[in-house]
Amino acid sequence: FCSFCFFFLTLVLGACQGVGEEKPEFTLRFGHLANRNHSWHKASLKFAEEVKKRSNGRVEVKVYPNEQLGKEMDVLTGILAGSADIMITGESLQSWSLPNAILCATPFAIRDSDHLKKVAGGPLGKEIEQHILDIAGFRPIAWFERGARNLTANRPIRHPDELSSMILRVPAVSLYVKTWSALGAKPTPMAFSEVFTALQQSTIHGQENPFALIRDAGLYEVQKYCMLTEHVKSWAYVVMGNKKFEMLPADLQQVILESAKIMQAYEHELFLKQEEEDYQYLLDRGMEFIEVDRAAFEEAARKAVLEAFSDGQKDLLQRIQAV
Ligand code: 2Q2
Repeated sequence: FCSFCFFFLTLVLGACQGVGEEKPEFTLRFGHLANRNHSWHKASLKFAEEVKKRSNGRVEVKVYPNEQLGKEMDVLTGILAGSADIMITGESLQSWSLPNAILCATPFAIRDSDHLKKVAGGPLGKEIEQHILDIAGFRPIAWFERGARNLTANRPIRHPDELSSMILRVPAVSLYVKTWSALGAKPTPMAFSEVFTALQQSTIHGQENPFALIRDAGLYEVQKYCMLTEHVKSWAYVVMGNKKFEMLPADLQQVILESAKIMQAYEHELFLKQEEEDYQYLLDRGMEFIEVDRAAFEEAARKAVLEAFSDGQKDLLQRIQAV
């Protein structure tokens, strides 16, 4: 078998494969706010690959990291308007008349990973997903556990009393604004993609996020201290516009749901490996980790949450804490 014949055969086989693969009939625009090294990005690429394979090329998923498809809030608006299709989101959904969506990221509601899995992956999680789908038309197709949110700043803070006059960036989540105001800071909502520059220019003094995003957005370059507040243990949803989902033929809907399951499992594997590594990475780059009076943060935050919550939200919170 000469090398020329082999080359020829490869060409023929390649061409045959090309014939079997159809041109995309549908293109889905998938946005998120993390960078290319983040588990969210790797998982979204995995989703794109699975969807392509399982639909035999009929559905193409285009992934846009770093809010390149738009800021989180704009992409969510875009999904309802038809200019975007999929976004990784969570507590920000609260703004779409989805009071119960905030339960995926309520301060001090979730005890640990095990509790989180039972809630997000159990009947209460299903209830929240149904709420998001029924009221706003976003279809949750997967959920990702996240690392605990921690406060970063350029001075160590051990107690809420030390927060006064600190301009703190939060995502556009009204519960976060209320909670941090009650803790004594001056919270200001801002899109994630603007945080680095705002910190660099000192228009804000701090922000709060899991290790993974602190690392990926390079925030350790402009923030010296990471306070181990662990004030929010949350999960994110991958949501797809339900109108778009329902436009797809049943077999392709199945492909989306199956691929989303694979993406979820894949992301979780990455997440488990990542947390410790991210901590070490930040440490190596000179970040100092500060133990805080967590009980003081917790007490003030819990009080603020209960004041902000409606009866319906309180009921759901109680049921979550009873799991
Ligand atoms: O700080 C951020 O922007 C993210 O970590 C947010 O938690 C996330 O984007 C939420 O706004 C999800 O709705």
